[in-house]
Amino acid sequence: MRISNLLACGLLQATAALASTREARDKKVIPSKRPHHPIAPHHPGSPLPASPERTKTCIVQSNGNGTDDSANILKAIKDCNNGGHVVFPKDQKFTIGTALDLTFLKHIDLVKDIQGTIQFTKDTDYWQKNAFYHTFQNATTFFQLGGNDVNVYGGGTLDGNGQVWYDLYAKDIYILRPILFGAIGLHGGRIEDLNFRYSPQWYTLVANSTDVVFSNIDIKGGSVSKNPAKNTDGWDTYRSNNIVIQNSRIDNGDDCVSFKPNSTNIVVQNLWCNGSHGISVGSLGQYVGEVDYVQNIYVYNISMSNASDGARIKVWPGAQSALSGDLQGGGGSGAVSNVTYDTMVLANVDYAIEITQCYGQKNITLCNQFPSNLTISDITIKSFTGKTSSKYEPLIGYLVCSSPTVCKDIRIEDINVRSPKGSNLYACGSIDGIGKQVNCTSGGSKGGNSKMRLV
Ligand SMILES: *[C@@H]1O[C@H](CO)[C@@H](O)[C@H](O)[C@H]1NC(C)=O
Ligand SMILES: *[C@@H]1O[C@H](CO)[C@@H](O)[C@H](O)[C@H]1NC(C)=O
Ligand SMILES: *[C@@H]1O[C@H](CO)[C@@H](O)[C@H](O)[C@H]1NC(C)=O
Ligand SMILES: *[C@@H]1O[C@H](CO)[C@@H](O)[C@H](O)[C@H]1NC(C)=O
Ligand SMILES: *[C@@H]1O[C@H](CO)[C@@H](O)[C@H](O)[C@H]1NC(C)=O
Ligand SMILES: *[C@@H]1O[C@H](CO)[C@@H](O)[C@H](O)[C@H]1NC(C)=O
Ligand SMILES: *[C@@H]1O[C@H](CO)[C@@H](O)[C@H](O)[C@H]1NC(C)=O
Ligand SMILES: *[C@@H]1O[C@H](CO)[C@@H](O)[C@H](O)[C@H]1NC(C)=O
Ligand SMILES: *[C@@H]1O[C@H](CO)[C@@H](O)[C@H](O)[C@H]1NC(C)=O
Ligand SMILES: *[C@@H]1O[C@H](CO)[C@@H](O)[C@H](O)[C@H]1NC(C)=O
Ligand SMILES: CC(=O)N[C@H]1CO[C@H](CO)[C@@H](O)[C@@H]1O
Repeated sequence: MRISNLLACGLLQATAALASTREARDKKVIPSKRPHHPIAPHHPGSPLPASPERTKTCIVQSNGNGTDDSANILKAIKDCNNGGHVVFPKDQKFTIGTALDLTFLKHIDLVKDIQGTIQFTKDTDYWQKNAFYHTFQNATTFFQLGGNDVNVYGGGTLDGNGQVWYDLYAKDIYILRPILFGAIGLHGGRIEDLNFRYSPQWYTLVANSTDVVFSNIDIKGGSVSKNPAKNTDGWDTYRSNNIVIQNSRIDNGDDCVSFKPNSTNIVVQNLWCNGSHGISVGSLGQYVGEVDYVQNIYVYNISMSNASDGARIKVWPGAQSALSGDLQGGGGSGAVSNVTYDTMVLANVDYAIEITQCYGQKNITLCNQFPSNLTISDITIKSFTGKTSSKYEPLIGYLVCSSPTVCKDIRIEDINVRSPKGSNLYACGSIDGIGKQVNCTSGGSKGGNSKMRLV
């Protein structure tokens, strides 16, 4: 950060209260109103903590020439923490070239007004050294936003400048690509009315967080080179409780939403997902000695097109295996329970439903020999309509556990889905009574292993 920037920034902030009052009076910069989309129709259970109205305003000015605006942003946030709004004025473009640790936030609104963009720099060397490292699946984030009672909204765009990362990853799968939005240790927050574009990796990681709502988020991005934008999950939740993801459009190339270890009391509703790997539980049980829970999940009203899966539960078996150089696992324990998928409309989806407890293990005999230490129970999947793709014709689903003793109470009801040729068969294995609920075909491993891929 240049000294002149710091000075400019200091000056700006010294007069911040004054400037903001003046500007507010001049009606030049009026923060967008909090949207407050209701949590509906389903609710995860616990009410969200109250979020008092903010009483001051700090306006961040962009340098306007593509240089790093981080110091200006950090200063405005510090000045307006504990009861203020930080406004990124509309039509301004901001550049972030510094990993910002924003885990100290309290009672603050960050407002990125319409038609403005916050873009992360292309400096892949810097970000690989400085992005926040979260251990779990080697995840890193451009920033970490945490604390208590934080709202982010306004209609603006966060742009991860993903293309350089897609191209770099094609050369070296071991590089660590940052996640666009890191909600890390966030307790009480609403992230609403924003566009997320070109994330290098997953779009959103919600970790160590409670009472957080994402509403009206538009996710889009992709590669223009021959190198695909890989692992671009919409959301991954991890060690988090009482979370809502709703009313959003996701056009991506990996899980639309994924519930990673210790995701509990989560509602996902009213999503349009295109090009994804479905709404996924897992993968779980990847690490020996770790205990993973995914419990009390309600997924409602999803439109799923051009995807590999609709509803998906992926659990590693008891024996360890390596799926690829940067993905191996198996042998972990825990439980998936009380998960409901209710109402999904499918178009061109490879499997309407996929449950596997042999994730990462190509040899089903071996999987059955070493059943998963992570149980699956109390699962309801209901009211699905639409058509699959022809990829696994005549199969429309894959329901293969590692042993009936670790996989029970799976209810599949009211599934009006057909393959392009009109079939409604499932590959089934090691789930008691599943043949009474769906039309199973023998050869329970057919198709199931040709689609192993990164989580
Ligand atoms: C960019 O703009 C800032 C703030 O106006 C200024 O201090 C800085 O010198 C400019 N840098 C370049 C490279 O133009
Ligand atoms: C979450 O909290 C745990 C325990 O305090 C800590 O070890 C971990 O680094 C935190 N972050 C993530 C992403 O899990
Ligand atoms: C991180 O990546 C390295 C190299 O790909 C891999 O060996 C390791 O298992 C990964 N760690 C986690 C926690 O996934
Ligand atoms: C289902 O979600 C769509 C958005 O994908 C929304 O337009 C529609 O109103 C929702 N329907 C119900 C019954 O909530
Ligand atoms: C949906 O995804 C497909 C690729 O899977 C893409 O060709 C299409 O443009 C996407 N549709 C929309 C409306 O974004
Ligand atoms: C999940 O929660 C359980 C129970 O609180 C805990 O024992 C376990 O270590 C947690 N696992 C992870 C991956 O955080
Ligand atoms: C199961 O999850 C639903 C939300 O999906 C919740 O309302 C219900 O209380 C949970 N049941 C139990 C026994 O925890
Ligand atoms: C699915 O992808 C095709 C192109 O592959 C596209 O024409 C179609 O619009 C997509 N469906 C939706 C709902 O976006
Ligand atoms: C699968 O595992 C079984 C049991 O360990 C073993 O006998 C068989 O050779 C394995 N098959 C392949 C193709 O590796
Ligand atoms: C099995 O397929 C037949 C023929 O399409 C259909 O009548 C029946 O309802 C199916 N059973 C289930 C449980 O879906
Ligand atoms: C920790 C644990 O319970 N490990 C068990 C996982 O499952 C395999 C076989 O299914 C057992 O051999 C392990 O002891």
